[in-house]
Amino acid sequence: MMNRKRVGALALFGAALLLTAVEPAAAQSGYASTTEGAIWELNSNLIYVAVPITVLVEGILIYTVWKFRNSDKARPTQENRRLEITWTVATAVILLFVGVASYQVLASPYVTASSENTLEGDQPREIEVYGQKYNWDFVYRNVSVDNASATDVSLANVSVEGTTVENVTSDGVILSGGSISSATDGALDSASLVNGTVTAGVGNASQYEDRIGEQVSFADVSVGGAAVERASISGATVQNTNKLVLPNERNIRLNVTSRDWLHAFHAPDLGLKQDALPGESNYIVTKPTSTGEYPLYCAEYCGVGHSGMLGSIEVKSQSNYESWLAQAWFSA
Ligand SMILES: [Cu+2]
Repeated sequence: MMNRKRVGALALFGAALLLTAVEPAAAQSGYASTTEGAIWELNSNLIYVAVPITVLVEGILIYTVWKFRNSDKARPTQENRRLEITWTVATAVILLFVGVASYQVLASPYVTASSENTLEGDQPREIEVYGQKYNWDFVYRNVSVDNASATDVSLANVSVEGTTVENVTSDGVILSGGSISSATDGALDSASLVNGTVTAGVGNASQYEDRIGEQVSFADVSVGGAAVERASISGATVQNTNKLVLPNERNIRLNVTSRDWLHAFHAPDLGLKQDALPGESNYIVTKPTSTGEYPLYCAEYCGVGHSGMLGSIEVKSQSNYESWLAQAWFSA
């Protein structure tokens, strides 16, 4: 009877452990990314198991020391099969729990990303990450944004149509209104010009002095200091240094490499860490779950400027992210 009770209790304990292990990556709330959530939930699950075991073992130890404090002759336990089976099975169940719980987290693409994309559904946005002495470079390729606004825009080799000459200064012809098309690299599909200055290719700007108020068109000119609206870009490349901007609630895949020697990409608040090695790609897959700005460090001693090799990761809402991409491309 005693034996059956003990086996029952052990089975119950084991089942409870396995239940916590199999519990899906529940509420991500409170975590900045799916990666951080997975890591901390595993940590908590292991703590839930480790603390009672520690208390039990230390409790038995202290009790034994107290109980036998006056014994002067040790009486070793004779063979006790029931006791041996109990501690063997209990240890096996605990190790099984630790193994299953850890494997579930390690096997997640959000924790161990492979060179192949293994995510289902929402295709991840791929961003190239370059470590170099002593900063971080981020390259976004194939960027497409519709209906974007941007200020301080500079564009070369574009056509401006139906624009009004506002003024003529030493900078060039000041324009307002009209539309812009065809940038050199083909990334700009179209944009409405709010205001700006045609700075090159117009020849002698003074010839427009007596055309103020008139509507004109320019071909193959450079536009500087312009503000644009309803801009549409596709297939653009955006590059940024030391600040990685990510869209919230979207899958991200970072291709981490180095332009010189060893660095390591480390964003503890988001649970992200990966080595940056020259000539090699290491991947990070994550999904940010909270907007905000998080510090980025180099976690591999790389030279005298290592401690200053700091950056940040800014997680923006999807629409703010797209506005940022457009602004970054237009002001490049
Ligand atoms: Cu470094």
